[in-house]
Amino acid sequence: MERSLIIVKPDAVQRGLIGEVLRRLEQRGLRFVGLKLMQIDRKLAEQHYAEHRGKPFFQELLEFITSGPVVVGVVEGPRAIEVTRKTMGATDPAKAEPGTIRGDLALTIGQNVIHGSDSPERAAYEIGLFFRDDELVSYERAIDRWIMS
Ligand code: 3AN
Repeated sequence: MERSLIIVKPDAVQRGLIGEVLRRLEQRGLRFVGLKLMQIDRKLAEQHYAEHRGKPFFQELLEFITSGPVVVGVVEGPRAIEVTRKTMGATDPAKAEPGTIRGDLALTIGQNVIHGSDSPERAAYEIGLFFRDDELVSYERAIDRWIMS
């Protein structure tokens, strides 16, 4: 069982797509074990995107992710990191397949609707940045035996 951090980015919140994005992950079968609406401040944004420091789009990225409220969540399931990223589609929405979140809902790389962790190490780091342990809930749904057994 794996966990991944997801962020419904400011563009998606402004466009009224919170439900649509969460629905796609939920209908895939993933289980939400953490979820909250928040405004990311500069310090948290820098920590989250530390690997992109020095890249030409770094400042733009920080400004965008702090520009309005986001919804952050933790999803859980077998191979949750890979499954989430496949459901999101390619980073550049122009290259994302139809049927994926970005392929259906986004046009540009700078406003690409959703973030998802890209490795188990990143997932652990990102979940730790956004959630305290007591904000995550371990539970099983009755339906899980038909989805992830
Ligand atoms: P992903 O979000 O698919 O994991 P990363 O981690 O490579 O993609 O990039 C993080 C974020 O940085 C992307 N979601 C995107 O918004 C932004 N980004 C990546 N590459 C570029 C780029 N060439 N120009 C502008 N923004 C970029």
